[in-house]
Amino acid sequence: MNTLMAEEEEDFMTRGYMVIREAFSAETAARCREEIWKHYILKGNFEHDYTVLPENRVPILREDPTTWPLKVPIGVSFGEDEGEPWRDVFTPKLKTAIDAVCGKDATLPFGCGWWMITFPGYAQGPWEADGTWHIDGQELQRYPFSKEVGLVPVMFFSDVLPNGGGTAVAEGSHIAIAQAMMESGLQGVSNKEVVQTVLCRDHPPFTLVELTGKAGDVVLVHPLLLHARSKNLSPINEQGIRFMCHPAISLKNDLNLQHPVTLLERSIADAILSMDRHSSGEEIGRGDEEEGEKEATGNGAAALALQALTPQACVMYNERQQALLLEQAERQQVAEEEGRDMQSMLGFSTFGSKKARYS
Ligand SMILES: O=C(O)CCC(=O)C(=O)O
Repeated sequence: MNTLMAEEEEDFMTRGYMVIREAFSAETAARCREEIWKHYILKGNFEHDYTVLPENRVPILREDPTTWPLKVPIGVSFGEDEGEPWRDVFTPKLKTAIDAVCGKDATLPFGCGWWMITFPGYAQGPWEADGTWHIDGQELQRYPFSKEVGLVPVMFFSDVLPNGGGTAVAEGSHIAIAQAMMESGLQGVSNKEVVQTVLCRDHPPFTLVELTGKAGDVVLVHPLLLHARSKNLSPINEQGIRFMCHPAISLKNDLNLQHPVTLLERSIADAILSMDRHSSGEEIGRGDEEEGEKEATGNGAAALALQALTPQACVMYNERQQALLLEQAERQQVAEEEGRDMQSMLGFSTFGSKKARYS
């Protein structure tokens, strides 16, 4: 059953995100914030090395902004089975919206994880992205049908006003990323490479948008949408501290782009097919029809390439993906045994098991 409104579907297809207001209650968000304060921020229970702390001013005191750091990353995930208050985040409203994008029961369980708490008092205006533009996922080969990251719910645990450090998104960039991934076909492409390809291309500049909202709102972000942390320019008080988390939701199965059914599948298949509409000489509708009106040829290069993504081909390449994962784990083990720094070996840093860390 489709529970989304046409406008929400359209937002997801064209902008690459849809906003679910009051996905969980503001009161639940407040209780979760207290947990984070009590067990993590005040205890210094986070990744110190990755956090800019004012010199000689630890520990962090809640009532004393001069002790606040720029940001606190917390690499812990709180699932539905975590008990109060976390289980109240996973409301039927939120689950229904996720199902409406990815398909009923198509997702693996996820938790409220990959926290980045950002504090006011550091950034100078104007507002802009402050972290690295990226898409989520491990630094492995990615394919347009990849199941590793199916959706990125950006979860608001505090009110985030304009300029308050809401995640920056490049509207519509999921289309360019899907197309660039498709160009690599069954060879796959790394996250880093596909992002660089798109950012270096002469695209019409993407519109940058700051995701703002109230505690309890969730923005369902397309897995291929470019996003980044942004400057928190809020006034220096507790309300200006941004509590957001960005888990990645994995899918049980690869996407079926040959016969797209779900909104997620349709958004990626459409992005790929639009390559045919926009490729030179294949635009239909020049002349009599309104300017800019185009039509898919249905048998262009992109359509044919899409048809090559058979379930068998996907299985084959997933096996290669598993082999890469294994290889990476083995390299990590060797590096650990030799006491070497894995970050310098891989050229990126790991953050939990699912997401590369970018901020
Ligand atoms: O902190 C943010 O707003 C962005 C975080 C992010 O991009 C991520 O966790 O993938």
